Amino acid sequence: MTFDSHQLWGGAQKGPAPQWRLAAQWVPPPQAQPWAPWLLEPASLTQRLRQHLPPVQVRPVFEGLLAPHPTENTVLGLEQDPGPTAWVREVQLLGAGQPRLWARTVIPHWSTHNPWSQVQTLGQQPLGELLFVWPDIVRGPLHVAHTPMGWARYCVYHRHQAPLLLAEVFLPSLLQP
Ligand code: VNL
Repeated sequence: MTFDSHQLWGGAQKGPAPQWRLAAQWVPPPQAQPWAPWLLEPASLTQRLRQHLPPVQVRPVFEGLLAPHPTENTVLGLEQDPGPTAWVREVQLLGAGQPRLWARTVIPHWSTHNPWSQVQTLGQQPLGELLFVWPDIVRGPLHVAHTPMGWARYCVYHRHQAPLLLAEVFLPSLLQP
C-alpha cells in the first residue's frame, strides 16, 4: 500500500473523512483495543517499536515542498491555499525488516530560519526521537482516528512558536510479528 494523504485527512472522493477525536476523551471501541497502547503511547514511538520489533529503520519516501492538505491547514490554524511553502516528510517505519507505520510531517512557513529547519537533513535518522530530546518543544494534544489506511494519530508540536504537524498511521502488520 502506498501512503495517501487523502486517506488520512479526507477528500478526493475517498469516502467519509476520518473522525478525529481528542485522545484524552477517547474511549477505544473493542476493535481498537489492540491498537490503543500504540495510539496513546506518550513517550517515543520509535522506542516502543524498538522494544517490540527491533531493529527500527526509517525509510524516507518523500521529502520536499508541497501545499499542505486542506485539513492539515485547518489543524495547523493556517489560511487555506498558502502556496507550496510547507516542508513535507513522509517516511515508512520498518520494524524487524517490515513496514509497520507511516509518518507524515508537515512544517508550514518553510525557510532556512524555521526552528525546525534541521528536519530537512534528517534522512534516515528518526524524527520521532529528536522530538523528545530537542529543548523548547511544546507538544499539543494527541488526536486519534480510524482511516482507510488503518488507525492513526496526530499531534502538533511547537518550537519557538513554529508548528510541526506529525501524523502517524499504524499498519496491520504492526500486530502481526
Ligand atoms: C519519524 C516520524 C520517525 C515519526 C518516527 O519514529 C516517528 C520520522 C521512528 O519522520 O523520521 O514515529
